[in-house]
Amino acid sequence: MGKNGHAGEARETVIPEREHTIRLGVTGLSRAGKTVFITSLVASLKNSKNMVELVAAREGRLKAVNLEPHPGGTVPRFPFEDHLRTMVSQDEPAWPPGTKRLSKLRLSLRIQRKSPDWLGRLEETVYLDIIDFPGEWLIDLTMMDKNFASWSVECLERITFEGLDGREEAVSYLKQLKRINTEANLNEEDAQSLARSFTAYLKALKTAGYSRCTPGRFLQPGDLENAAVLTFAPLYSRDKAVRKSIYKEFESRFEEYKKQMIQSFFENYLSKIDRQVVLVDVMAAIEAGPGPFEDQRKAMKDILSVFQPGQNLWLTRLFKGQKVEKILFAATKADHLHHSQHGKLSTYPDGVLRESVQRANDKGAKTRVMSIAALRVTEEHTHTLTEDNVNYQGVCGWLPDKNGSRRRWFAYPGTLPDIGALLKEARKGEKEWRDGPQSFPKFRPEPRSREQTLPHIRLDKALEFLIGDLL
Ligand SMILES: Nc1nc2c(ncn2[C@@H]2O[C@H](COP(=O)(O)OP(=O)(O)OP(=O)(O)O)[C@@H](O)[C@H]2O)c(=O)[nH]1
Ligand SMILES: [Mg+2]
Repeated sequence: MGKNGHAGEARETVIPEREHTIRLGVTGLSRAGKTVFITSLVASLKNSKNMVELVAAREGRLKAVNLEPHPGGTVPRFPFEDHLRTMVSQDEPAWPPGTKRLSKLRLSLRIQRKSPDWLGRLEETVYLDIIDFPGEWLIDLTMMDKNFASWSVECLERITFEGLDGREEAVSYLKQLKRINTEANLNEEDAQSLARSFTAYLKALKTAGYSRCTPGRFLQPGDLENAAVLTFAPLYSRDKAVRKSIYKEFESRFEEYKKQMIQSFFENYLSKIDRQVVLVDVMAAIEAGPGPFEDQRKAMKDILSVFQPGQNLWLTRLFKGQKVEKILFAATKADHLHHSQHGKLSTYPDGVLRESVQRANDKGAKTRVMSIAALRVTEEHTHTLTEDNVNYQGVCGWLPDKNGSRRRWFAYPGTLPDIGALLKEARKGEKEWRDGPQSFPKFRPEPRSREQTLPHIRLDKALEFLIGDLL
């Protein structure tokens, strides 16, 4: 068509290209592997040679993949390039740092369709929207159903009875509670002191491998360090508390926290998801022992019930009939283990989250369970002890030695224990695993150039399940 579209000339109709947006929720507790998963996913889509299980990539229909500016740009962009540079380098590759604040990512995938649609269009752009956030925040969703009194009772029972085996931080918080009159008028110094001491307890809880550490923003405050909304702590119920007492003030800060932090996070980001991947670091929980293992199970169960509303009024209102279509439950870091153990690892999310998987199925969501490694940093190796004529099937990877330099190590984590037996032991409240402690070395990424494709385990299969039908 001429520039001004002169009368009499044939007009070429420009058919707008088809566009589609998928909101992919990458969910998981702190250290589950969300940031590595997202970084590796983007890098592997951009250079998709080893994504053979992703059908569109295998068939050469993934024409271009670009990072796009996010619409409504008030939220920071996911620092993909920084994370990739950290993970993939020739000299000192490392894992990306823990996430401190929320960031967003919009990826455009230019797809060639197998056949033209009814308007004759062969190409399509699919946008993939993803957010990354500190895993500590996720556990806060379980606070929404509680008021200050019930949350306090739960926390204090835990400090008193579990108390991390009487560890200093737990004892110290209980001592503070005895010292401070929480019915009297608020004194901000006392309030700060209580919140600090409770935060120290939460940090100790997290270091010991526990998952249910609420409020999560006390551990990862983002931009809100020392804000009043993050200055409260669980208190014994006080009927005689005066209007301006610490108790009343903490009660109102607790409600404010729910509204400003949790509800807005959920409403703005988590409730608008079409597809979801739930990442679980099962091995870290096994390594931490029966207490943290059971704690992780309870945490995941509570969190996942939030994504499947029904019992809860605020959620049912919020979702307004919207539904997550597909949920993938993935045990991460499968490269810690020889592939002969992967089948067993894949059963962990199923065993640990059976009720949640079942509930998601009942609600009509398609679910799948698998074990993956978003970035594979080990190679399989069989070590033979000639005198015993025994083969040990393990993995080799890079670890720092005593002097801080890197060396390649062989690890044989043994065979994974049976999930049912572990669940039983954990539910009984055993302090140690009957077969002794389990450990999995924390291998580091190995040096490689930016041009190389990233090795992974089943990342392509995971993506095919999550978004393959839309590509
Ligand atoms: N071997 C191996 N380790 C992994 C993999 N993915 C994650 N990790 C390990 O798990 C750690 C945590 O991964 P992240 O992706 O930062 O976890 P996250 O869920 O983003 O954690 P938060 O930001 O704290 O919520 C990394 O530092 C690695 O040590 C993987 O595919 N293989
Ligand atoms: Mg992260």
